Amino acid sequence: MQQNDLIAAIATTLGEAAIGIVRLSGEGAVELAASIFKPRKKDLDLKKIASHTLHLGYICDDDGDMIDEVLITVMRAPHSYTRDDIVEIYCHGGVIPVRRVLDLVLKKGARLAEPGEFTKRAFLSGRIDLAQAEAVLDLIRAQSDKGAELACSQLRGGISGKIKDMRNQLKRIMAEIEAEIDFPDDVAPVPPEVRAEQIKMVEEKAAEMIRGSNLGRIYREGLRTVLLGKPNVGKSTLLNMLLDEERALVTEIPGTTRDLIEEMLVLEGMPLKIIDTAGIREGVDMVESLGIERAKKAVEEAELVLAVFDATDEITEDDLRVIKLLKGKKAIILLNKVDLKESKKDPRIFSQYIDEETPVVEISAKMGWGKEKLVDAIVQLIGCGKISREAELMTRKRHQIAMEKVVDRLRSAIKGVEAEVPLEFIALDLWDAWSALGEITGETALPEEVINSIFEEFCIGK
Ligand SMILES: Nc1nc2c(ncn2[C@@H]2O[C@H](COP(=O)(O)OP(=O)(O)OP(=O)(O)O)[C@@H](O)[C@H]2O)c(=O)[nH]1
Ligand SMILES: [Mg+2]
Repeated sequence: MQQNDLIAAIATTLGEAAIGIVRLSGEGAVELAASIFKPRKKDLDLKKIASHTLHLGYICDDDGDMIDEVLITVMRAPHSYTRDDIVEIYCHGGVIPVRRVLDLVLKKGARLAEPGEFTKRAFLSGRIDLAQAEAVLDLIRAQSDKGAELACSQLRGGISGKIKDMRNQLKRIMAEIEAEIDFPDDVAPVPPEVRAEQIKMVEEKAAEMIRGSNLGRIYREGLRTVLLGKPNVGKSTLLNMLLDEERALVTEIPGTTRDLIEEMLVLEGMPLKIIDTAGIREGVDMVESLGIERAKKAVEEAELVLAVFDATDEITEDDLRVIKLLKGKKAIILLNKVDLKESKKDPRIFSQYIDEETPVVEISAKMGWGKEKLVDAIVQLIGCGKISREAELMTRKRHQIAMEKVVDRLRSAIKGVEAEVPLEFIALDLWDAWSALGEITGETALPEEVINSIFEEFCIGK
Protein backbone atom coordinates (compact mmCIF):
# COMPACT_ATOMS: atom_id res chain seq x y z
CA MET A 1 0.00 0.00 0.00
CA GLN A 2 1.34 3.39 -1.07
CA GLN A 3 1.83 5.30 2.15
CA ASN A 4 3.45 8.66 1.88
CA ASP A 5 2.90 10.24 -1.52
CA LEU A 6 1.61 13.78 -1.18
CA ILE A 7 -2.14 14.05 -0.58
CA ALA A 8 -4.34 17.08 0.00
CA ALA A 9 -7.94 17.78 0.92
CA ILE A 10 -10.29 20.31 2.44
CA ALA A 11 -10.68 19.27 6.07
CA THR A 12 -13.69 21.45 6.92
CA THR A 13 -17.23 21.59 5.56
CA LEU A 14 -17.58 23.70 2.44
CA GLY A 15 -19.80 26.67 3.12
CA GLU A 16 -19.79 30.10 4.69
CA ALA A 17 -17.67 29.85 7.83
CA ALA A 18 -15.02 31.68 9.81
CA ILE A 19 -12.22 29.46 8.57
CA GLY A 20 -11.72 26.60 6.13
CA ILE A 21 -8.74 24.28 6.34
CA VAL A 22 -6.73 22.76 3.52
CA ARG A 23 -4.56 19.92 4.69
CA LEU A 24 -1.50 18.36 3.05
CA SER A 25 0.32 15.22 4.11
CA GLY A 26 3.24 13.29 2.72
CA GLU A 27 6.56 13.69 1.06
CA GLY A 28 7.17 17.23 -0.20
CA ALA A 29 4.31 18.81 1.74
CA VAL A 30 6.45 21.57 3.19
CA GLU A 31 8.26 22.30 -0.09
CA LEU A 32 4.96 22.55 -1.97
CA ALA A 33 3.48 24.85 0.67
CA ALA A 34 6.61 27.03 0.64
CA SER A 35 6.24 27.47 -3.14
CA ILE A 36 2.76 29.02 -2.83
CA PHE A 37 3.05 30.77 0.56
CA LYS A 38 4.31 34.33 0.82
CA PRO A 39 5.05 35.09 4.48
CA ARG A 40 4.07 38.42 5.96
CA LYS A 41 7.49 38.52 7.67
CA LYS A 42 9.79 38.80 4.69
CA ASP A 43 12.66 36.71 6.04
CA LEU A 44 10.53 33.79 7.26
CA ASP A 45 11.30 30.47 5.57
CA LEU A 46 8.51 27.90 5.86
CA LYS A 47 11.02 25.08 5.42
CA LYS A 48 12.83 26.21 8.56
CA ILE A 49 10.02 27.15 10.94
CA ALA A 50 9.60 25.20 14.16
CA SER A 51 7.07 22.38 14.06
CA HIS A 52 3.56 23.21 15.31
CA THR A 53 3.91 27.00 15.05
CA LEU A 54 1.49 29.33 13.25
CA HIS A 55 2.48 31.96 10.68
CA LEU A 56 0.61 34.66 8.84
CA GLY A 57 0.96 35.19 5.11
CA TYR A 58 -0.65 34.91 1.69
CA ILE A 59 -1.32 32.09 -0.72
CA CYS A 60 -0.41 33.29 -4.20
CA ASP A 61 -0.72 31.68 -7.62
CA ASP A 62 2.05 31.40 -10.22
CA ASP A 63 1.53 35.00 -11.35
CA GLY A 64 2.00 36.19 -7.80
CA ASP A 65 -1.70 37.08 -7.44
CA MET A 66 -3.05 36.64 -3.95
CA ILE A 67 -5.74 33.98 -3.47
CA ASP A 68 -6.25 34.34 0.27
CA GLU A 69 -4.68 35.66 3.44
CA VAL A 70 -4.01 32.65 5.64
CA LEU A 71 -2.42 31.19 8.73
CA ILE A 72 -0.20 28.21 8.09
CA THR A 73 1.36 25.55 10.26
CA VAL A 74 3.80 22.71 9.67
CA MET A 75 3.67 19.51 11.73
CA ARG A 76 6.82 17.63 11.04
CA ALA A 77 7.18 13.87 10.88
CA PRO A 78 6.85 11.84 13.01
CA HIS A 79 4.91 14.15 15.36
CA SER A 80 1.80 14.48 13.25
CA TYR A 81 -1.55 12.77 12.75
CA THR A 82 -0.25 10.64 9.87
CA ARG A 83 3.36 10.56 11.08
CA ASP A 84 4.36 12.21 7.77
CA ASP A 85 4.98 15.93 7.32
CA ILE A 86 1.63 17.73 7.48
CA VAL A 87 0.87 21.29 6.45
CA GLU A 88 -2.40 22.93 7.38
CA ILE A 89 -3.55 26.14 5.72
CA TYR A 90 -6.23 28.11 7.55
CA CYS A 91 -8.07 30.06 4.88
CA HIS A 92 -11.03 32.36 5.16
CA GLY A 93 -14.04 30.08 5.27
CA GLY A 94 -16.17 30.21 2.18
CA VAL A 95 -16.44 27.97 -0.82
CA ILE A 96 -14.31 29.95 -3.24
CA PRO A 97 -11.10 30.74 -1.28
CA VAL A 98 -10.81 27.22 0.13
CA ARG A 99 -11.50 25.61 -3.26
CA ARG A 100 -8.99 27.86 -5.00
CA VAL A 101 -6.27 27.02 -2.49
CA LEU A 102 -7.00 23.30 -2.90
CA ASP A 103 -6.97 23.62 -6.71
CA LEU A 104 -3.61 25.33 -6.57
CA VAL A 105 -2.16 22.66 -4.32
CA LEU A 106 -3.43 19.93 -6.67
CA LYS A 107 -2.01 21.78 -9.68
CA LYS A 108 1.35 21.84 -7.90
CA GLY A 109 1.40 18.06 -7.74
CA ALA A 110 -0.53 16.88 -4.69
CA ARG A 111 -3.13 14.18 -5.17
CA LEU A 112 -6.69 14.59 -3.84
CA ALA A 113 -6.96 12.42 -0.74
CA GLU A 114 -9.41 9.55 -0.61
CA PRO A 115 -12.06 9.46 2.11
CA GLY A 116 -10.41 8.76 5.45
CA GLU A 117 -6.95 8.57 3.91
CA PHE A 118 -5.28 10.73 6.58
CA THR A 119 -6.65 8.47 9.31
CA LYS A 120 -5.77 5.39 7.28
CA ARG A 121 -2.18 6.60 7.21
CA ALA A 122 -2.30 7.14 10.95
CA PHE A 123 -3.29 3.46 11.22
CA LEU A 124 -0.81 2.14 8.65
CA SER A 125 2.03 4.07 10.28
CA GLY A 126 1.12 2.49 13.62
CA ARG A 127 0.21 5.74 15.37
CA ILE A 128 -3.25 4.41 16.18
CA ASP A 129 -4.72 0.93 15.90
CA LEU A 130 -7.80 -0.03 13.92
CA ALA A 131 -10.22 0.25 16.84
CA GLN A 132 -8.94 3.77 17.50
CA ALA A 133 -9.30 4.69 13.82
CA GLU A 134 -12.90 3.51 13.95
CA ALA A 135 -13.39 5.58 17.09
CA VAL A 136 -12.37 8.72 15.18
CA LEU A 137 -15.27 8.14 12.81
CA ASP A 138 -17.64 7.23 15.63
CA LEU A 139 -16.81 10.46 17.41
CA ILE A 140 -17.49 12.53 14.30
CA ARG A 141 -20.76 10.70 13.71
CA ALA A 142 -21.90 10.35 17.34
CA GLN A 143 -25.67 10.65 17.70
CA SER A 144 -25.76 11.17 21.45
CA ASP A 145 -23.56 12.31 24.34
CA LYS A 146 -23.14 8.73 25.44
CA GLY A 147 -22.14 7.67 21.92
CA ALA A 148 -19.49 10.39 21.88
CA GLU A 149 -18.26 9.35 25.33
CA LEU A 150 -17.81 5.75 24.21
CA ALA A 151 -15.99 6.89 21.07
CA CYS A 152 -13.63 9.02 23.19
CA SER A 153 -12.88 6.13 25.46
CA GLN A 154 -12.19 3.88 22.46
CA LEU A 155 -10.02 6.58 20.92
CA ARG A 156 -7.95 6.85 24.08
CA GLY A 157 -7.33 3.12 23.73
CA GLY A 158 -9.91 1.73 26.16
CA ILE A 159 -10.93 -1.23 24.03
CA SER A 160 -7.42 -1.67 22.66
CA GLY A 161 -5.98 -1.89 26.17
CA LYS A 162 -8.45 -4.58 27.18
CA ILE A 163 -7.70 -6.55 24.03
CA LYS A 164 -3.97 -6.24 24.62
CA ASP A 165 -4.33 -7.60 28.17
CA MET A 166 -6.35 -10.55 26.93
CA ARG A 167 -3.83 -11.28 24.19
CA ASN A 168 -0.98 -11.18 26.69
CA GLN A 169 -2.77 -13.60 28.98
CA LEU A 170 -3.34 -15.99 26.08
CA LYS A 171 0.25 -15.65 25.02
CA ARG A 172 1.47 -16.74 28.45
CA ILE A 173 -0.80 -19.78 28.40
CA MET A 174 0.36 -20.64 24.89
CA ALA A 175 4.02 -20.31 25.90
CA GLU A 176 3.50 -22.77 28.77
CA ILE A 177 1.81 -25.24 26.46
CA GLU A 178 4.58 -24.91 23.91
CA ALA A 179 7.20 -25.57 26.57
CA GLU A 180 5.34 -28.69 27.67
CA ILE A 181 5.17 -29.93 24.09
CA ASP A 182 8.83 -29.18 23.28
CA PHE A 183 10.46 -30.17 26.58
CA PRO A 184 8.18 -32.78 28.15
CA ASP A 185 10.99 -34.04 30.40
CA ASP A 186 12.09 -30.69 31.78
CA VAL A 187 8.83 -28.87 32.33
CA ALA A 188 6.34 -29.73 35.06
CA PRO A 189 2.92 -29.95 33.37
CA VAL A 190 0.26 -27.46 34.44
CA PRO A 191 -2.63 -29.41 35.98
CA PRO A 192 -5.66 -29.40 33.63
CA GLU A 193 -8.00 -27.72 36.15
CA VAL A 194 -5.51 -24.86 36.61
CA ARG A 195 -5.09 -24.45 32.87
CA ALA A 196 -8.85 -24.57 32.27
CA GLU A 197 -9.29 -21.87 34.91
CA GLN A 198 -6.66 -19.64 33.26
CA ILE A 199 -8.41 -19.89 29.91
CA LYS A 200 -11.78 -19.37 31.54
CA MET A 201 -10.67 -16.02 32.91
CA VAL A 202 -10.02 -14.73 29.40
CA GLU A 203 -13.19 -16.34 28.08
CA GLU A 204 -15.27 -14.58 30.73
CA LYS A 205 -13.84 -11.21 29.80
CA ALA A 206 -14.64 -11.82 26.13
CA ALA A 207 -18.18 -12.96 26.93
CA GLU A 208 -18.74 -9.87 29.05
CA MET A 209 -17.61 -7.64 26.20
CA ILE A 210 -20.12 -9.32 23.89
CA ARG A 211 -22.88 -8.74 26.42
CA GLY A 212 -22.07 -5.05 26.51
CA SER A 213 -21.63 -4.73 22.76
CA ASN A 214 -25.32 -4.68 21.99
CA LEU A 215 -25.79 -1.62 24.14
CA GLY A 216 -22.61 -0.11 22.73
CA ARG A 217 -23.94 -0.50 19.22
CA ILE A 218 -27.24 1.12 20.24
CA TYR A 219 -25.36 4.12 21.59
CA ARG A 220 -23.49 4.36 18.32
CA GLU A 221 -26.30 3.78 15.81
CA GLY A 222 -29.50 4.32 17.77
CA LEU A 223 -32.01 1.67 18.82
CA ARG A 224 -34.06 0.64 15.79
CA THR A 225 -37.57 1.44 16.98
CA VAL A 226 -40.76 1.05 14.96
CA LEU A 227 -44.13 2.70 15.58
CA LEU A 228 -46.79 0.17 14.67
CA GLY A 229 -50.57 0.17 14.82
CA LYS A 230 -53.74 0.16 12.78
CA PRO A 231 -54.60 3.43 10.98
CA ASN A 232 -55.54 6.53 12.94
CA VAL A 233 -54.38 5.39 16.39
CA GLY A 234 -51.94 8.31 16.58
CA LYS A 235 -48.55 6.92 15.48
CA SER A 236 -47.56 10.02 13.58
CA THR A 237 -48.82 12.25 16.37
CA LEU A 238 -46.59 10.30 18.75
CA LEU A 239 -43.58 10.67 16.45
CA ASN A 240 -44.15 14.42 16.35
CA MET A 241 -44.57 14.55 20.11
CA LEU A 242 -41.30 12.71 20.72
CA LEU A 243 -39.43 14.86 18.20
CA ASP A 244 -41.10 18.02 19.41
CA GLU A 245 -41.79 19.11 15.84
CA GLU A 246 -44.43 18.62 13.15
CA ARG A 247 -42.42 16.06 11.23
CA ALA A 248 -45.14 13.72 9.96
CA LEU A 249 -48.54 14.55 8.49
CA VAL A 250 -51.37 14.02 10.93
CA THR A 251 -55.03 13.94 9.84
CA GLU A 252 -58.20 12.35 11.08
CA ILE A 253 -58.31 10.31 7.86
CA PRO A 254 -57.14 6.70 8.37
CA GLY A 255 -54.30 5.81 6.01
CA THR A 256 -52.50 9.15 6.15
CA THR A 257 -48.97 7.77 6.44
CA ARG A 258 -48.00 5.71 3.40
CA ASP A 259 -44.23 5.40 3.41
CA LEU A 260 -41.73 4.91 6.23
CA ILE A 261 -40.56 8.06 8.02
CA GLU A 262 -37.24 7.66 9.79
CA GLU A 263 -35.80 10.07 12.37
CA MET A 264 -33.12 10.09 15.06
CA LEU A 265 -33.99 11.25 18.53
CA VAL A 266 -32.37 11.03 21.93
CA LEU A 267 -34.51 10.06 24.95
CA GLU A 268 -32.80 10.26 28.33
CA GLY A 269 -29.44 9.89 26.62
CA MET A 270 -30.55 6.84 24.65
CA PRO A 271 -30.55 7.43 20.89
CA LEU A 272 -33.50 5.95 18.99
CA LYS A 273 -33.71 5.54 15.26
CA ILE A 274 -37.46 5.77 15.17
CA ILE A 275 -39.60 4.79 12.19
CA ASP A 276 -43.22 5.81 11.68
CA THR A 277 -45.15 3.40 9.47
CA ALA A 278 -48.38 3.08 7.51
CA GLY A 279 -51.31 1.85 9.60
CA ILE A 280 -51.84 -1.90 9.38
CA ARG A 281 -55.21 -2.91 7.86
CA GLU A 282 -56.73 -5.25 5.30
CA GLY A 283 -58.34 -4.55 1.94
CA VAL A 284 -56.81 -1.26 0.81
CA ASP A 285 -55.48 0.22 -2.43
CA MET A 286 -52.13 -0.72 -3.86
CA VAL A 287 -50.10 2.26 -2.62
CA GLU A 288 -51.28 1.74 0.93
CA SER A 289 -50.70 -1.98 0.84
CA LEU A 290 -47.15 -1.42 -0.38
CA GLY A 291 -46.70 0.88 2.62
CA ILE A 292 -48.05 -1.83 4.90
CA GLU A 293 -45.58 -4.32 3.44
CA ARG A 294 -42.78 -1.90 4.28
CA ALA A 295 -44.13 -1.51 7.80
CA LYS A 296 -44.03 -5.28 8.29
CA LYS A 297 -40.50 -5.44 6.97
CA ALA A 298 -39.47 -2.64 9.34
CA VAL A 299 -40.89 -4.64 12.25
CA GLU A 300 -38.77 -7.64 11.28
CA GLU A 301 -35.63 -5.52 11.54
CA ALA A 302 -36.74 -3.61 14.64
CA GLU A 303 -35.08 -3.96 18.03
CA LEU A 304 -38.08 -2.38 19.73
CA VAL A 305 -41.68 -2.03 18.61
CA LEU A 306 -43.94 0.63 20.05
CA ALA A 307 -47.40 -0.81 19.32
CA VAL A 308 -50.03 1.92 19.45
CA PHE A 309 -53.73 1.30 20.23
CA ASP A 310 -56.67 3.66 20.45
CA ALA A 311 -58.09 3.76 23.98
CA THR A 312 -61.49 4.92 22.73
CA ASP A 313 -61.91 1.93 20.47
CA GLU A 314 -62.58 -1.79 20.92
CA ILE A 315 -59.81 -4.22 20.00
CA THR A 316 -60.54 -4.83 16.32
CA GLU A 317 -59.41 -7.38 13.74
CA ASP A 318 -56.73 -4.94 12.58
CA ASP A 319 -55.47 -4.55 16.17
CA LEU A 320 -55.16 -8.33 16.37
CA ARG A 321 -53.09 -8.28 13.16
CA VAL A 322 -50.78 -5.78 14.85
CA ILE A 323 -50.52 -7.93 17.98
CA LYS A 324 -49.62 -10.92 15.82
CA LEU A 325 -46.68 -9.02 14.36
CA LEU A 326 -45.26 -8.51 17.86
CA LYS A 327 -44.45 -12.17 18.29
CA GLY A 328 -40.82 -12.66 19.35
CA LYS A 329 -40.21 -8.89 19.45
CA LYS A 330 -39.34 -6.57 22.28
CA ALA A 331 -42.47 -4.45 22.44
CA ILE A 332 -44.25 -1.83 24.49
CA ILE A 333 -48.03 -1.44 24.24
CA LEU A 334 -49.09 2.20 24.09
CA LEU A 335 -52.70 2.95 24.88
CA ASN A 336 -53.18 6.33 23.22
CA LYS A 337 -55.79 9.10 23.39
CA VAL A 338 -56.44 8.72 27.13
CA ASP A 339 -57.24 12.43 27.18
CA LEU A 340 -60.60 11.73 25.52
CA LYS A 341 -63.53 11.04 27.78
CA GLU A 342 -64.63 8.17 25.49
CA SER A 343 -61.37 6.49 26.49
CA LYS A 344 -62.41 3.36 28.34
CA LYS A 345 -60.07 0.54 27.40
CA ASP A 346 -58.67 -1.14 30.49
CA PRO A 347 -54.89 -1.66 30.09
CA ARG A 348 -55.27 -5.15 31.54
CA ILE A 349 -57.23 -6.24 28.49
CA PHE A 350 -53.95 -6.85 26.63
CA SER A 351 -52.93 -9.68 28.92
CA GLN A 352 -55.30 -11.98 27.05
CA TYR A 353 -53.42 -11.40 23.81
CA ILE A 354 -49.79 -10.94 24.74
CA ASP A 355 -47.46 -12.19 27.46
CA GLU A 356 -47.70 -10.42 30.77
CA GLU A 357 -44.13 -9.16 30.71
CA THR A 358 -44.97 -6.72 27.91
CA PRO A 359 -45.38 -3.27 29.46
CA VAL A 360 -48.54 -1.28 28.79
CA VAL A 361 -48.26 2.50 29.02
CA GLU A 362 -51.16 4.93 28.83
CA ILE A 363 -50.37 8.06 26.84
CA SER A 364 -51.84 10.98 25.03
CA ALA A 365 -49.67 11.76 22.06
CA LYS A 366 -51.70 14.86 21.39
CA MET A 367 -51.36 16.30 24.90
CA GLY A 368 -47.83 15.04 25.47
CA TRP A 369 -48.84 12.86 28.42
CA GLY A 370 -46.96 9.75 29.49
CA LYS A 371 -43.60 10.54 27.89
CA GLU A 372 -41.61 9.84 31.08
CA LYS A 373 -43.38 6.54 31.64
CA LEU A 374 -42.62 5.56 28.07
CA VAL A 375 -38.94 6.42 28.51
CA ASP A 376 -38.84 4.40 31.76
CA ALA A 377 -40.38 1.42 30.01
CA ILE A 378 -37.82 1.60 27.19
CA VAL A 379 -34.89 1.89 29.58
CA GLN A 380 -36.14 -1.10 31.59
CA LEU A 381 -36.80 -3.23 28.56
CA ILE A 382 -33.45 -2.59 26.91
CA GLY A 383 -31.66 -3.06 30.19
CA CYS A 384 -29.30 -0.12 29.82
CA GLY A 385 -29.63 0.71 33.51
CA LYS A 386 -27.50 -2.32 34.31
CA ILE A 387 -24.52 -2.02 32.03
CA SER A 388 -24.33 1.66 31.17
CA ARG A 389 -21.72 2.37 33.84
CA GLU A 390 -19.27 0.17 31.94
CA ALA A 391 -16.86 2.62 30.33
CA GLU A 392 -15.63 0.47 27.48
CA LEU A 393 -18.40 -0.94 25.40
CA MET A 394 -17.68 -2.39 22.00
CA THR A 395 -19.80 -0.45 19.55
CA ARG A 396 -19.18 -2.21 16.26
CA LYS A 397 -20.58 -5.34 14.70
CA ARG A 398 -17.10 -6.14 13.37
CA HIS A 399 -15.74 -6.28 16.91
CA GLN A 400 -18.67 -8.32 18.12
CA ILE A 401 -18.20 -10.95 15.40
CA ALA A 402 -14.50 -11.26 16.19
CA MET A 403 -15.23 -11.52 19.91
CA GLU A 404 -17.80 -14.26 19.30
CA LYS A 405 -15.08 -16.22 17.53
CA VAL A 406 -12.81 -15.67 20.55
CA VAL A 407 -15.41 -17.06 22.96
CA ASP A 408 -16.13 -20.00 20.68
CA ARG A 409 -12.46 -21.01 20.41
CA LEU A 410 -11.75 -20.50 24.10
CA ARG A 411 -14.74 -22.66 25.07
CA SER A 412 -13.46 -25.33 22.74
CA ALA A 413 -10.01 -25.03 24.36
CA ILE A 414 -11.47 -25.37 27.86
CA LYS A 415 -13.38 -28.49 26.84
CA GLY A 416 -10.20 -29.86 25.30
CA VAL A 417 -8.21 -29.26 28.47
CA GLU A 418 -10.88 -30.94 30.57
CA ALA A 419 -10.99 -33.93 28.22
CA GLU A 420 -7.17 -34.01 28.24
CA VAL A 421 -6.86 -34.00 24.44
CA PRO A 422 -3.33 -33.60 23.04
CA LEU A 423 -1.91 -30.15 23.82
CA GLU A 424 -1.41 -29.37 20.10
CA PHE A 425 -5.17 -29.12 19.62
CA ILE A 426 -5.54 -26.75 22.53
CA ALA A 427 -2.72 -24.61 21.22
CA LEU A 428 -4.56 -24.32 17.88
CA ASP A 429 -7.75 -23.07 19.53
CA LEU A 430 -5.83 -20.57 21.61
CA TRP A 431 -3.97 -19.37 18.56
CA ASP A 432 -7.27 -18.78 16.71
CA ALA A 433 -8.66 -16.84 19.65
CA TRP A 434 -5.47 -14.78 19.89
CA SER A 435 -5.65 -13.91 16.16
CA ALA A 436 -9.36 -13.03 16.35
CA LEU A 437 -8.58 -10.56 19.14
CA GLY A 438 -5.94 -9.02 16.90
CA GLU A 439 -8.53 -8.49 14.16
CA ILE A 440 -10.23 -5.91 16.36
CA THR A 441 -7.12 -3.79 16.76
CA GLY A 442 -5.74 -4.62 13.31
CA GLU A 443 -2.66 -6.36 14.76
CA THR A 444 -3.72 -9.48 12.90
CA ALA A 445 -3.36 -8.83 9.19
CA LEU A 446 -6.77 -8.16 7.67
CA PRO A 447 -7.69 -8.37 3.98
CA GLU A 448 -7.24 -5.04 2.22
CA GLU A 449 -10.97 -4.92 1.37
CA VAL A 450 -11.84 -4.98 5.06
CA ILE A 451 -9.46 -2.13 5.83
CA ASN A 452 -10.70 -0.14 2.86
CA SER A 453 -14.34 -0.62 3.75
CA ILE A 454 -13.66 0.86 7.17
CA PHE A 455 -12.02 4.00 5.83
CA GLU A 456 -14.46 4.48 2.95
CA GLU A 457 -17.05 5.52 5.53
CA PHE A 458 -15.01 8.60 6.44
CA CYS A 459 -15.32 11.97 4.78
CA ILE A 460 -12.55 13.33 2.57
CA GLY A 461 -10.03 15.31 4.59
CA LYS A 462 -10.21 13.17 7.76
N1 LIG B 1 -57.60 13.36 21.38
C1 LIG B 1 -56.51 12.81 20.85
N2 LIG B 1 -56.40 12.69 19.54
C2 LIG B 1 -55.29 12.12 19.04
C3 LIG B 1 -54.26 11.65 19.86
N3 LIG B 1 -53.30 11.15 19.07
C4 LIG B 1 -53.71 11.29 17.80
N4 LIG B 1 -54.93 11.88 17.77
C5 LIG B 1 -55.71 12.20 16.56
O1 LIG B 1 -55.97 10.99 15.85
C6 LIG B 1 -55.95 11.24 14.44
C7 LIG B 1 -54.96 10.32 13.74
O2 LIG B 1 -53.66 10.67 14.14
P1 LIG B 1 -52.38 10.22 13.31
O3 LIG B 1 -51.20 10.58 14.14
O4 LIG B 1 -52.43 10.72 11.92
O5 LIG B 1 -52.60 8.65 13.30
P2 LIG B 1 -51.71 7.53 12.58
O6 LIG B 1 -51.71 6.35 13.47
O7 LIG B 1 -50.40 8.08 12.18
O8 LIG B 1 -52.61 7.21 11.31
P3 LIG B 1 -52.17 6.61 9.88
O9 LIG B 1 -50.99 7.39 9.39
O10 LIG B 1 -53.36 6.82 9.07
O11 LIG B 1 -51.86 5.17 10.08
C8 LIG B 1 -55.62 12.73 14.28
O12 LIG B 1 -56.83 13.45 14.09
C9 LIG B 1 -54.97 13.08 15.61
O13 LIG B 1 -55.12 14.44 15.94
C10 LIG B 1 -54.42 11.80 21.28
O14 LIG B 1 -53.56 11.43 22.09
N5 LIG B 1 -55.57 12.37 21.71
MG1 LIG C 1 -49.51 8.29 10.39
